[in-house]
Formats: sequence, C-alpha cells, structure tokens
Amino acid sequence: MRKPVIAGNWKLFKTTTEAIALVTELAPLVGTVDNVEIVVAPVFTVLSSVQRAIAGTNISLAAQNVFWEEEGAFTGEVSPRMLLDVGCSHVIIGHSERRQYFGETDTTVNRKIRAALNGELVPIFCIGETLAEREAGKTFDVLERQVRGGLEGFTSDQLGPLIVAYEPVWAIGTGKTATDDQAQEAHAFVRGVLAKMFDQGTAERTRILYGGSVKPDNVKGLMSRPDIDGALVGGASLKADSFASIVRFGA
Ligand code: G2H
Repeated sequence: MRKPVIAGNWKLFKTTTEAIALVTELAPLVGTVDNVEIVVAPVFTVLSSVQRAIAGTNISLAAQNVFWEEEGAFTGEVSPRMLLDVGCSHVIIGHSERRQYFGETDTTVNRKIRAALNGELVPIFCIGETLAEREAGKTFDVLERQVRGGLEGFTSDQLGPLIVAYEPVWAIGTGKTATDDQAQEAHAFVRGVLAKMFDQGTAERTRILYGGSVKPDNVKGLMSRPDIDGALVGGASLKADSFASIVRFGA
C-alpha cells in the first residue's frame, strides 16, 4: 500500500512571521492525521524558522529546489547537505515554473534528483505537459521523455523513496483542474513507464501525486482514483484551513 502524500508548495510567498503563523495554525488542524504524509515547502529563507515551528508535529519540511554540487563557487545555490542541515526531508525538483523560467531541463533535473537521493532527501520529481503539447496529442510522449530523462542512469534500488508529481502545466494556478479521468490516465501511464524502465515493484511502490489547482472540493475525486497517491498543492496550501481540508479529504 502506498501512503498518500499531501505536499504544500508555497512558491514565492510568506515572510518568516507569515510562515510561522501558517504552520502554527495548521499543526493542530492536522495533528490527528496519521495515514497521510504531510509536507510543506516554504522558501529557503524561512526553512529554519518553519522547522522549529513544526518540531514534534506530523508535518515534514521540503525545499522548492536544490543544486547538485555539495559546495563550491556556485553563487546563489543551495546544496542537499545544507537542506538537510536545516531539517528538510524532501525537496521539489523540476517544477514546471523552474523549467519555464529558470532553464531547467531533463538533464539538470536528473542531476538534482541524483544529488538529492545521495544526500538522503526525498525528491518530489515534477513532470507535466503544456496545453499546446496536450492539444497536439503529445501528452504521453512528453511524460515519457521527462520520466526517462529525469531518471536515466538510476537503478531501481537507487530510486528509493522518490515521489513523482504529475502537474499538467495548463492546470497550474489557472483554476482548471484536470478531470479525475485525465489525471488517472496520466498517472497510470507514468506508472507504466516506471514499470518498463525499472520493474513492476518499483512502479507499484512509487507515489505519484497530482498537482494543478487542487482544492478542498476536488481532492476527494482525484484521490479516489487508483493511481493518484496524493497532491502537490500550490495556492490552496497558503491558508491553514484549506490545506488542512485537503489533507483530511486525502485521508
Ligand atoms: C502547481 C501547484 C503546486 P496550484 O504548481 O505545485 O500550484 O495548486 O496553485 O496550481
């Protein structure tokens, strides 16, 4: 059985005071939930403060990005060791906004996943097609290319706890959610690619999250589908009550 994961991607929001207020309100709302892995991903600058605020709770900490080198002359970057140092257990890698605005490619994503796994962090590896790609009938080609590119050169054992997040780019922050059927179809396809690349066991154990305008009122339908193991939530993770509702619907 795959334990569901509900992860909040805070993107470029929340100062220290705001971030602490959010998790302080969130923690008691989800405190009794033990059948869902709950993760929040704040900006780098507030990771330490959020870590102190969630100590002793069932909420885990993720970063939104990582670099593949451990240290060196790489101005502006942060390494896996540094994320571990401030209490991160997870890291989002290859989010479509990073691919779109910061030049990330399947190759850089692959290096980041390797560095994260070597550094004992759980990668939340994001993939997803654009609207143009979907309308051109290329969704499966794009997903297969991204999965193969991101995970090229790994053995099944090395993948360990890797989480995949399917986020159709056209559904991100737009209020348009993929239908339950569209999401399930993509998730089943991705699981099939994992089975082809690795083996059935790896495909069966890998959690595949859906992301793209997930809200309290659509999470239940998505989570009822067999290959949807949770959600990567953006906008709706910025308020404690809506994120808590999503966590509970996913429970
Ligand atoms: C997709 C998602 C979180 P939102 O980017 O990763 O954001 O829920 O706002 O569409």
